Amino acid sequence: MSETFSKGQGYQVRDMGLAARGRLKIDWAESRMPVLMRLREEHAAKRSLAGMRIAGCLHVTKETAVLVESLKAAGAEISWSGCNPLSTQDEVAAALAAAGVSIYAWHGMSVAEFYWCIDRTLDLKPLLTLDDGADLIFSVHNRRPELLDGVIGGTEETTTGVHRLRAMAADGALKYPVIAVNDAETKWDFDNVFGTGQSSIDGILRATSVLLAGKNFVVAGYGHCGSGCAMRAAGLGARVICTEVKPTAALKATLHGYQVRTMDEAAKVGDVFITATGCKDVITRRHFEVMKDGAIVCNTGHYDCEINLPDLAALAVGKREIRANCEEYTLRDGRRIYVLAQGRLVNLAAAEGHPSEVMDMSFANQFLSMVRLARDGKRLPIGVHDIPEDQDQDIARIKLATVDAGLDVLTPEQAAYLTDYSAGT
Ligand code: XFA
Repeated sequence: MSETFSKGQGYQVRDMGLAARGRLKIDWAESRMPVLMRLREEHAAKRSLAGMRIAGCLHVTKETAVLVESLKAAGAEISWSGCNPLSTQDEVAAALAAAGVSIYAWHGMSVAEFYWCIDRTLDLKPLLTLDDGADLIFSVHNRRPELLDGVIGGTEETTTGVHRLRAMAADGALKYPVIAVNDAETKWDFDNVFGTGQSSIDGILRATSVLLAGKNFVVAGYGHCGSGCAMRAAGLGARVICTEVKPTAALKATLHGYQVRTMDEAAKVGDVFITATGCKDVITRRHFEVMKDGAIVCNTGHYDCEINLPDLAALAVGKREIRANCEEYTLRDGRRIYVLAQGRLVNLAAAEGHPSEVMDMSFANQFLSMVRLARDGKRLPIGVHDIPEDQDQDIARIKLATVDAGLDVLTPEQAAYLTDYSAGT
């Protein structure tokens, strides 16, 4: 394959001709990300990140662009790469390059190119690193240790990344402080419940265009993601059936008003199935064997082994793509089962992932963590740090002001009452 790039001083992207289209997308995201825009205004005035060199490795999307331009507005010098070769939006990368951001990212890059891009961003000799998957932190520690002395601290966005960093810290291998953005309530809860809930339904509708009202909608796994999907399906009039292995989660689902059944039972009655468990083999051969004709099956869990597709293929006598992201399997007895996005994350493959309004809060946490590291990083002990509780509350407070909500304030007497241990009852 002959590939062409747009290369320039301090960037490499697919095609600078896409920059104008990328800018439209960024403008749209800005209008949906009020928290980040408020923080941009405040910290641009304060120049909170003046003199900070920040290397970032994070999905190059329109929402990330709003984060990058906020960091820049606060005075930082930026170098950026994508953290996943398939999540990069080439038009967004071009728009950032056109705006003078040092960026190395294009859709579909190879593993070797991925590390080449990371190395170009590290040439900035960053004071701060911003990660989704901890690739920058690992690269600095393992391949570019000469940079370690200069780094004040970093952030990490993902659960897996944070797990690995905690293990590294326990071994004494971590050499600078890292803030675990993932653990913020304004990230975790809102991403998983509201982001995944809406975008998964969105993916199902784009791929099938079916009416959900009156359908039996089976949600496997009643964690944050599953509960978001259940809530939104119920909102569209579906009858929701949940499956669980964890007693407390199953109880929660029943008290939220859903039926809880084993997958063996649910398989017989379900019209639409979505898996959100994080485990493998949630829907397998014995379930396909009893499903109704026309059943729709999809996954929104992290890995694509929740639905056992080899099992389905073994039962099928025919398979065809009937719509984009929708494959029809015909079984021996003539029943048809529809698999969306080949069992991969339906909200990414068939829709557009988390809405900008949700990314607004995750990225506000990234932004404020950069400000915190710039201010206090040299005093933070080496290790993995949580988001401070008041940062969560501050972000939620700013968001609330944009959704037309009124918030009560404790009187001094009420505040004293809550901490008073002498009064008894
Ligand atoms: C793509 C994201 C991943 C895109 C990018 C382009 C398009 C659609 C891949 C991603 C993550 Cl792995 O974004 C979406 Cl056309 N996101 C985050 C996201 N989701 N994640 C749903 O949207 C959260 C998550 C995932 C998938 C956690 C754990 C495992 C998998 C980055 C982003 N999204 C907003 C995109 N709006 C267009 O910026």
